[in-house]
Amino acid sequence: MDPSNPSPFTSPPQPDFNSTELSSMDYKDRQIHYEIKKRHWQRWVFYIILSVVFLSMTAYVVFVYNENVKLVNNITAANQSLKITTQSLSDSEKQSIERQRQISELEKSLADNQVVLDQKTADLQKATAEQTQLINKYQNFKVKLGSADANIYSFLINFSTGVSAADISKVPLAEYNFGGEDTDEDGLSNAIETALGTDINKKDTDGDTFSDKAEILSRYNPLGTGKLPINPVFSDLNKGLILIQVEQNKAAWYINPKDGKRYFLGSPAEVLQEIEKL
Ligand SMILES: [Ca+2]
Ligand SMILES: [Ca+2]
Repeated sequence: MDPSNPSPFTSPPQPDFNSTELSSMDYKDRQIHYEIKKRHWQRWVFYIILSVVFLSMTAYVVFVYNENVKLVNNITAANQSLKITTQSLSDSEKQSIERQRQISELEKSLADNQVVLDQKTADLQKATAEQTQLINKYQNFKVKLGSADANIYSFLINFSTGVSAADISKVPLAEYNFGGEDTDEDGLSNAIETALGTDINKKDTDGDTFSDKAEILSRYNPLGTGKLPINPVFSDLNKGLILIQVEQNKAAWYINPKDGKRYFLGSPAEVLQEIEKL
């Protein structure tokens, strides 16, 4: 064989494993080894970061969940408290209504009692008035009896009451029995004028241009100014009675229960006749 023409089947040139090349390979190995190690650490660091992120997220989710649970618990507790408060308020309202009802009943009872009391007061006042009337009948009857009228007065005492001219003026006058001797011709007899206290010689006793008759029938005072002290209560109390006026001519008056007015019965001697007419 020709050494200058190497056959294609000759063995390839063997690497030259001299010290420099060996050293270079060692370096590369170390570099590869280092690179592998570096990648290895990088992977671990990545895993650690991933784990930390995952754990953090898990912790956050747990935290949020716990907070929500707390919030739901608080809302539930508040709802429960609200229910209790509402129930309590409802109970208070019921109690208030019940008390209001009791107060209303008490007020009604009080009003009823007031009505009864008013009635009893009225009854008492009436009884007192009747008692006063009886006392007046027996204590104020101070008519000086004339011998001729004694029997008639004796009869009248049992059916009549003695009163003052002031009291009799509380009862309105009926236009009745005005006839008889009439000196001043004013339409009032001397007898009734004497009983009324007016002047039998003057048509207008007090000189106010209104006649005695006009004044007395329109309930004005024929003896002065103003109106007569008409008192319906006094009339009512004496309805149906004969009142003997203990002043002037001791005239008798009948209080007619139909109209509450006083009817002049005249002098004692005329009384029985007049009663029969009524
Ligand atoms: Ca007259
Ligand atoms: Ca007059």
